[in-house]
Amino acid sequence: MPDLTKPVPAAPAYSGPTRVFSGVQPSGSLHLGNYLGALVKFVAMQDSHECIFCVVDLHAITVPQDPERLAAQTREIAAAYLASGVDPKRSIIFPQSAVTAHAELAWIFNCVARMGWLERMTQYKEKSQGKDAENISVGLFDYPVLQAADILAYKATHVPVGEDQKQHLELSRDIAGRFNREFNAPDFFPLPEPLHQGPGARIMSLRDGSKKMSKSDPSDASRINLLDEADSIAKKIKRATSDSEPLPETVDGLKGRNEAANLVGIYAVLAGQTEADVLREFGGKGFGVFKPALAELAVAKLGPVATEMRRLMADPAEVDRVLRDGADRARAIAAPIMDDVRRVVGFWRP
Ligand code: AQP
Repeated sequence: MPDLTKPVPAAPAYSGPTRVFSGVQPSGSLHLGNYLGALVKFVAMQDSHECIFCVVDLHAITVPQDPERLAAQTREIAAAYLASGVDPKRSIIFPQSAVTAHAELAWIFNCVARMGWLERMTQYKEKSQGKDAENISVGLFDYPVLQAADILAYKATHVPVGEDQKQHLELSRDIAGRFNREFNAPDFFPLPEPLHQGPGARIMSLRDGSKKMSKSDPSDASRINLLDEADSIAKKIKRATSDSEPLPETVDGLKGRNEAANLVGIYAVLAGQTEADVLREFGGKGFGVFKPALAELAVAKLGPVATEMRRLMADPAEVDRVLRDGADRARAIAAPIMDDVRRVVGFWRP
């Protein structure tokens, strides 16, 4: 029988590797925003960091999902990681629900986080707006706590964040800091740092340049899906909201022209150029010239990704092998950390 009266020894200070954690929800079709804002950046990070990339299915069920489709959508996200160039030998790719540490640590963090912290989260306020507040799942409110658990179950030190996720990462830091203080375990959890995304961090809707491109936007015309056919991509770009002015010669001239700025930004990231480069070529030209050039570029860049995704989705066994191996490797990292967490919290351990 262990002696439960003995004080808990202080946990070791954090001195682990530089580790990146990020995730994508299997909540619908991936779009250009996810591709440029997340997948392309993930590929680049593999050279400089140990990377853990998750398909966050626990997050997806904060809003209703079709149980018949959820596993297929999880494989589709994994296929998108692979088709974009994430290397499953170097990086870990796995489904969140396959590693129970996420849910367990989220519960412990629920008892560390404060209601007031969560009530201030703007994404929750936005997502709950106009809906019957009484009828929103507790999970949607609690989502950022699970996000903190996702990161800290691996003691990840860096998290690539789009603009929309900055506040949630701050919350993860607050939770890590409070846990370390509350349990007298200085530096047990690292305070995860943002990895700034650079261009493409916020791709906007093709219908409304003030709203981000999003899977859950009811209008399919608002986004380019990774699996859209070439003619559909071209049509959506042709019909994208724009204005009647020609493109400006300088980046300053894009101020106040949200839709034009978005289309120029998309071109720049896809072409690996700066916005200034794009305007040097297209400044003074109208959308009748610019949109077809953008459509051609988008089809050329996205076509091969879609082809590889389709190939992988036709071979679920290959994707499942990657996910199973990833889950085993993720579990092996999280297990000793969770063991330490249980000890620090004071839970009974045999
Ligand atoms: N419009 C965007 N521009 C740049 N990056 C984006 N990301 C999402 N939308 C854009 C980045 O994609 C990653 C995965 O996002 P997610 O699937 O976990 O959920 P999300 O951010 O909530 O994406 P959506 O499309 O808006 O989904 P719904 O509509 O389901 O909420 C993240 O790194 C995100 O920053």
